[in-house]
Amino acid sequence: MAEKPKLHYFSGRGRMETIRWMLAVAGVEFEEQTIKSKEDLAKLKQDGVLLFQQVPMVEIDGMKMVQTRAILNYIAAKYNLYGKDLKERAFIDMYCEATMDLNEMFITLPFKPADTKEKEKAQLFEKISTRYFPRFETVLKGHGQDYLVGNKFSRADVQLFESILMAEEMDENILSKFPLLKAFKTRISNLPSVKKFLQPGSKRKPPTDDKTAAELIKTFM
Ligand code: GSN
Repeated sequence: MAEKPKLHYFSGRGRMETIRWMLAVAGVEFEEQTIKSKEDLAKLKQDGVLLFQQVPMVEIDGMKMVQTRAILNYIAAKYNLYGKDLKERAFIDMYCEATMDLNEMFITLPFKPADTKEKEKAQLFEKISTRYFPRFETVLKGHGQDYLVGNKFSRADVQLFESILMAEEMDENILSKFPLLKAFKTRISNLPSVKKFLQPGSKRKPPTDDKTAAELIKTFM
């Protein structure tokens, strides 16, 4: 039997969380090697296992993969979450890149200085409510299907679902103006692999609090 993928990252969401989600919905069990200190990260760098001296790094199928998007592309393609043809893949990529733009804002927010955090949060909220979620609502309305692309569950659904959960952590009523996204969230929540990952005790990570953010700054800066 193939070895379980091993994820090298800190014990928080960051760029690894979408990778954790993708593996979980693909039904792939994985191990985590947690980076707890500057020394742990330095050791990985010295061992020459980080191609560009950065994490996320995922050991999978005999490779030591880095670069979040490359890792996600590989897992999505391997587990048939990446559309049936080039055109479906093009739409999946557009939707996923949008969620990655949002994700970048979510994951960097805890590291913003206290005096600008509220302003950044308000800007993020504005972007979600006026730029991203209305478009996803329109996509679902346009084709009337259960999933974003090709009437089939794909990585685009996983990534949008993850963004919705993070947006709801900011404001639990954020979906009130988006009934189709609300129904989409319920539908995706009820998929067995998603349901399992949402349960307490899974490898899903909590939001990054101020204490964790301060520790991470020490490790990575
Ligand atoms: O998407 C990617 O994996 C890369 N384009 C960026 C990864 C990255 O910036 N990694 C940082 C940790 S913060 N986020 O995940 C990193 O490994 N910094 C250590 C260093 O020495 O640069």
